[in-house]
Amino acid sequence: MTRLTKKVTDRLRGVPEHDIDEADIEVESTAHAAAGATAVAVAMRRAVGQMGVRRAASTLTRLNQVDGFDCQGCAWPDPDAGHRHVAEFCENGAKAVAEEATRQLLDREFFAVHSVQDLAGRTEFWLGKQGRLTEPMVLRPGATHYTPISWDDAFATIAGHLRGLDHPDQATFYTSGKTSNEAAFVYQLFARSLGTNNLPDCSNMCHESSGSALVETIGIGKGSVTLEDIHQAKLLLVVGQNPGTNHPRMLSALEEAKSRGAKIIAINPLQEAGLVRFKNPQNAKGLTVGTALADLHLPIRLNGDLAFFQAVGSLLVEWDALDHDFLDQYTTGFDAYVDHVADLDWIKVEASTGLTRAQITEAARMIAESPATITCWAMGITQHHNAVGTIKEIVNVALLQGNIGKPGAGVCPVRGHSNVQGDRTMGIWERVPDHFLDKVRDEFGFEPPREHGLDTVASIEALRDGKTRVFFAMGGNFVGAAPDTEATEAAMRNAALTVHVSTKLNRSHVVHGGEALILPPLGRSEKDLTGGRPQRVTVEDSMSAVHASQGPLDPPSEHVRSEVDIICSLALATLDDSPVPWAAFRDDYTEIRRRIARVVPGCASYDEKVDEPGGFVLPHPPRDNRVFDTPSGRAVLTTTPLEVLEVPKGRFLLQTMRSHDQFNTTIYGLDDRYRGVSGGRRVVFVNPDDLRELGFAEGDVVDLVSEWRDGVERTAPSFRVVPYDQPRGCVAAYYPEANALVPLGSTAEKSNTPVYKSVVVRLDREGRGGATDGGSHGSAGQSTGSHRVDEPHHLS
Ligand SMILES: Nc1nc2c(c(=O)[nH]1)N[C@H]1C(S)=C(S)[C@@H](COP(=O)(O)OP(=O)(O)OC[C@H]3O[C@@H](n4cnc5c(=O)[nH]c(N)nc54)[C@H](O)[C@@H]3O)O[C@H]1N2
Ligand SMILES: Nc1nc2c(c(=O)[nH]1)N[C@H]1C(S)=C(S)[C@@H](COP(=O)(O)OP(=O)(O)OC[C@H]3O[C@@H](n4cnc5c(=O)[nH]c(N)nc54)[C@H](O)[C@@H]3O)O[C@H]1N2
Ligand code: SF4
Ligand SMILES: [Mo]
Repeated sequence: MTRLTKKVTDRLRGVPEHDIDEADIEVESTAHAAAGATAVAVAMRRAVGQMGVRRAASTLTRLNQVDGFDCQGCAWPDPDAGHRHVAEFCENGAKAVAEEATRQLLDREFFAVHSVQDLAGRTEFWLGKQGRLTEPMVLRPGATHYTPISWDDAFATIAGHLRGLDHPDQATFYTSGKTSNEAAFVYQLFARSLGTNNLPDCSNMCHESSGSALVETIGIGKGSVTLEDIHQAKLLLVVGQNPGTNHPRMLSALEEAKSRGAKIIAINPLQEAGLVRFKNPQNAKGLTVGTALADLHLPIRLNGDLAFFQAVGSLLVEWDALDHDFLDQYTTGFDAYVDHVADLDWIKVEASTGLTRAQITEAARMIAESPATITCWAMGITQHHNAVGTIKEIVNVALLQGNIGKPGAGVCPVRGHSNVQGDRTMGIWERVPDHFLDKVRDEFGFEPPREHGLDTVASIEALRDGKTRVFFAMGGNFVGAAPDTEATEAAMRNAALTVHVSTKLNRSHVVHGGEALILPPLGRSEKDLTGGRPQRVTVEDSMSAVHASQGPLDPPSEHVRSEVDIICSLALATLDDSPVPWAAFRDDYTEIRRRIARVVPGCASYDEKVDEPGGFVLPHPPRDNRVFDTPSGRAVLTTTPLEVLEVPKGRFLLQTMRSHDQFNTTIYGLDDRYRGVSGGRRVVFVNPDDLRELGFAEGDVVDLVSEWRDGVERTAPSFRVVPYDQPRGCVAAYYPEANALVPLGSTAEKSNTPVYKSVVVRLDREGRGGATDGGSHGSAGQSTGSHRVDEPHHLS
């Protein structure tokens, strides 16, 4: 263990001072197993610490139970009703609940003491730990402090701004993925009643690439597997995903599959502990030895996955390891695909993946021999320039072997936020298809706007350019989560009004528009008595299962309101003569579900079906019947050119990722236990040989500087270097500390998702301001393919 003694103080450019915490960081060796007794202990410590013993007990026993509430963490599905454990949650689920159900409250006195300027100097960690927001607050133009405001005055203020716009498209309505289906449905209805499709959401930064690729190739933008398929699979590829931290209960499903004879391949630049060995706290073996999960780990170079899957596909064709019946009956594009992969350039493949031909061939053999394969992926795939192309290659490989629409097989984008998929189903989408809008028109009798709206990146640009005047957020932390922190903050400050419906304080409240409002909602763990009756809500998980959720706890104050209440009340204050029955919706959410049943595809008899224990699964034509809703009526094999992401000498590819102790921008604590880092977050993980070549030693402090073709140098100062096993030329740092480095214009083709996982950076000795001397990065840095758009402008 090493400890850095140097304290860093002032030399910071716009970074909250308290964020510079690398002085206290401790680094130990990495863990070789996930979960186990430590996870249980940490979960209990955090839950009891924030909620107290009784509250923790009454909450956790209702978490993910049929008559309880849905976990606020990730979107991993629950087992079928009747197959659930008494403790059906993971360490990070317990942390998510504790963060919401904390007894720490934040009231008007807090805002009287802390000016906005003061709060702007605090970290996300500090802001989040101040407790639950308990009453509406306003920051009047020119004011230094937030002050209390009544709900009615808050709605009147927002209505005044909205009514004063020249056009409804000057407002934008962001959604984070925790919002219930009921709230999401009325929220999109409000935006469209107003006359805009400006409904950006966190999906734009998350699985948008998956949606784009899957709609084009299989006709529906959702994954094609159920939890039972995972259990039945014979081979599972876990690609660009760290389930031990971000979807911990997925490890139980992988363990179950292994117990039935499945093999697992992990494809990831990092060897994540959760994929090495899982110690399932639910059984005795788990608490002792655990189960080894990955049979093969391929330490792929960042951004190498397109080349990997294309190479696998070419080998499957070469070996004739194909499902010809499936290809003939259900697909189009096979001949063109075969021609394309016949020309595969293995030199480019090895340069792009950083893997040898032998390693790729070994994986391809396992794939060829498997009768039922599932490929799971997350942000390591979706947040690249060529993400859509990569996912299309994943689909190609699945189609070649007929691995769609059969038990134990399929494609599985593993969603992030607990209801991000449901929000999309309910119409939170700036490009929702016309057939959805037709249904809205027929049901409610008004003509919704047809022009596509702004997504997340386009919203930032519109704010920057003065085209968007009102920014409204249903949850989330837009400023903290978006790329290019400086540009995003400047854009937000350009708005006339910023409104956040938020449970907890975050950076988006302190980087604000001319006028700003914070509106506190009920959390999912709390009783909802809107309209004087117990209300429940519904959510959809990553595998299209929809079910009800009802919280057991008393709300943090009498002043918080449900998200449905907030939207319906705002609609009543804003819209004259609206044909939508907002007041009836607010009084009884059953009324909303009746409309969902008539408007949203696959939701007939919605309110009745969610009554069934465990809910119901939405239709998925490829999964259910091998029906593909594409223009040809067939699944589409596609061809994508293989390009190598070139990195100039002395530069690195940076990925920004999550620690084990955060949920996105909500920082639970400062321990990334599995990676051996504790006490701080400003670290950059670097290959030990690269460090040596750079002349840096463990514990040195560097500034990260990103270089992009727009010629702007973006700096994130003061990161402590940590030697860490990964392909040469690749480095990693945490989100959101490193978001400043991601250029706003650097987005994925087609999906417009920010390129959070392959940013070209250099490591400058702290405060030196000059470039590192060029060293070569071994095979990873010396690729032979063509130059790509990420090519930086500033080379020395
Ligand atoms: N506890 C907790 N749970 C969460 C979240 C959280 O913050 N905390 N966030 C939720 C959300 S919104 C989401 S979207 C998910 C995110 O879940 P993940 O996608 O697992 O999250 P990341 O930390 O971004 O991890 C990306 C993983 O991909 C790998 N990777 C990066 N680049 C590449 C690449 O080019 N190729 C390959 N093959 N691998 C790569 C990284 O090494 C890392 O293991 O988790 C959800 N669940
Ligand atoms: N560099 C980098 N940036 C990334 C990513 C990355 O991998 N790297 N990942 C991206 C991804 S995948 C995503 S999904 C986005 C996430 O972006 P967001 O969803 O916008 O961010 P979160 O941090 O999840 O939002 C946390 C806030 O949500 C509010 N909140 C929590 N629960 C509730 C609730 O029940 N109701 C309401 N109304 N508010 C609530 C709290 O105020 C809390 O502070 O970030 C993206 N940004
Ligand atoms: S796996 Fe995800 S949904 Fe399940 S308990 Fe853990 S955080 Fe919650
Ligand atoms: Mo996400």
